[in-house]
Amino acid sequence: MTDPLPISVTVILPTYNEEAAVGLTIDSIPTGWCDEMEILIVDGNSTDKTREIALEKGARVHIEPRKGYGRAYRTAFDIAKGDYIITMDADCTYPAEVVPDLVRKLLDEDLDFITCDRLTKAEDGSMSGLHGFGNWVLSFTARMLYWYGIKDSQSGMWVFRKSIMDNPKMRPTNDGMPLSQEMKILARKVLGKKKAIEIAVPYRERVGEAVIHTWGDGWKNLRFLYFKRIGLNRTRTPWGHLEDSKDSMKGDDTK
Ligand SMILES: Nc1nc2c(ncn2[C@@H]2O[C@H](COP(=O)(O)OP(=O)(O)OP(=O)(O)O)[C@@H](O)[C@H]2O)c(=O)[nH]1
Ligand SMILES: [Mg+2]
Repeated sequence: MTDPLPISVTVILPTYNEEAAVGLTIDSIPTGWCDEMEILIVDGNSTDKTREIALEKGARVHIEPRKGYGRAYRTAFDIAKGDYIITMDADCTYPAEVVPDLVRKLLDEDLDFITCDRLTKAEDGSMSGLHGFGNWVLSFTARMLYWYGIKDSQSGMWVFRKSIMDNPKMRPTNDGMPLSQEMKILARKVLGKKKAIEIAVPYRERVGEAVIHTWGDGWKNLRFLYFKRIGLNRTRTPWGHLEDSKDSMKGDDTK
């Protein structure tokens, strides 16, 4: 057995109605490999049992009533307590078992940011034909517009030092799904290719119903890439958590 890493880590899981998968996702995160670990659920006012289940599993649950995947992360990065951040969907698609190795790599190689490529090792059933095609179009367009050399622009699994967000230039602006590609564009631009790298990991079939709107989100992602390229992307809400938003203590607070 190697000693636990002397670091504090926050694993962030954004959730919206993930009662079928959130418990399994939390259970799949390895424990005991670092000194302190916080599992932070940022919940968009789920109407199912997501918050109750997460609290039962010992996670910290924060309610972010403003809609959007990106909005959840723009709050989470502000309130996370760990010095190292890991992000994943709360739907059992990402391989939580590789988290300790990814963090060790970040430390050993003095990296700032790792994004996990799903396309190279995607398992059967993990992506429908349409999603696979959409991912390819978006990733290709991002490579052509930004010339940044990232294979999978849509991956939601990143490992990074929280301190990178101290630089306002590194803070993503988008409240929706486009935040995912924005993270990688900013990381390569602000941190550089040596400090911000991409690694292939397995990607699995989702547990529970998806909230993604294939055509609507695909279009917003594509539009974002062009708008950002010419500097027309705008922030709709400020960085950070709402003053009066709070951690959920009993799960049913907003019902
Ligand atoms: N807090 C919050 N979380 C959200 C919101 N929309 C989606 N999520 C969560 O963000 C993560 C990513 O959303 P998914 O529905 O998995 O999107 P996706 O991975 O592109 O789609 P699938 O391939 O079907 O999984 C999931 O854990 C969702 O529960 C939201 O508006 N607020
Ligand atoms: Mg997902």
